[in-house]
Amino acid sequence: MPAPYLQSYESRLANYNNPAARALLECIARKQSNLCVSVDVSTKAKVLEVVDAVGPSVCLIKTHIDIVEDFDADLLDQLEQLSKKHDFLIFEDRKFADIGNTVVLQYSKGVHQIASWSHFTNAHSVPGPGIIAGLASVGLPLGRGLLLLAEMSSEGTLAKGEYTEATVQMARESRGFVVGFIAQQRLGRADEDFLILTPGVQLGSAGDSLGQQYNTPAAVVGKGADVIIVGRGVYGKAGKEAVREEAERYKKEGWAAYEQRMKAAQA
Ligand code: S5P
Repeated sequence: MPAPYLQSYESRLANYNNPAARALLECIARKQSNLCVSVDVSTKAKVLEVVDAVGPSVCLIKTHIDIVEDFDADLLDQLEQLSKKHDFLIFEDRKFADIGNTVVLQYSKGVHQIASWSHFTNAHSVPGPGIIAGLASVGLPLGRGLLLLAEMSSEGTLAKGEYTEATVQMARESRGFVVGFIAQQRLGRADEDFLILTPGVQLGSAGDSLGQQYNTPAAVVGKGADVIIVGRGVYGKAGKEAVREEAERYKKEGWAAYEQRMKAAQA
């Protein structure tokens, strides 16, 4: 029997109880898309334009809701409508990094009320397990899922080696809520199944001037990514039609790489 991640997305449903993880695996299989587009734009109109353009091609939309200058509750309503129209889930890339009591408040309160609309969020493991316990107390009753930042795509990251291993261990102790990692490669033992979401993906660029490092969809899926996260590679194109086409291109690349991974495992 090949390792869980070498099996189909559908068959991996059996390994997850978490409702958000299950919904994501189902959506990936239904749409034949392992593409997450990161919509890092700073006005409401632009967010909605990009999401409407890429929606048909993605399983997941990643937001940085705190960069939207004219944020209001209507944006969340419209995002939810688009998620129904185009069939995708939402991941607020909040990168929580504080003590449990503080992240409870940051996750559930304030202007953004992240837990009320975001199927997934993420957290750094640096504070220790209290951050997971705090976020779980809010997110689990709502059926949300958490991703731990086990590695980063940026040059000089400290998230490596023992830090990464300790992060995986923290995830093992909270499997109902922690569904996987933001990472650059497959993590965990061969018999374990964690979702691996990999940012730092772009075709035709090695990085930016601020330390971001890029790999291709084929390279990251080959190393174990289940979902590829693409930001500027998609929304950076000029015009809604070009953005739509680019999302479709990454969707095809990501899916072909997944099929290749399955084929290699069967050979
Ligand atoms: O290690 C990481 C983790 C994340 S979540 N490296 C990243 O780049 N990210 C996020 O992915 C980052 O915050 C941004 O929203 C996106 C990458 O954007 P791109 O424009 O470089 O593709």
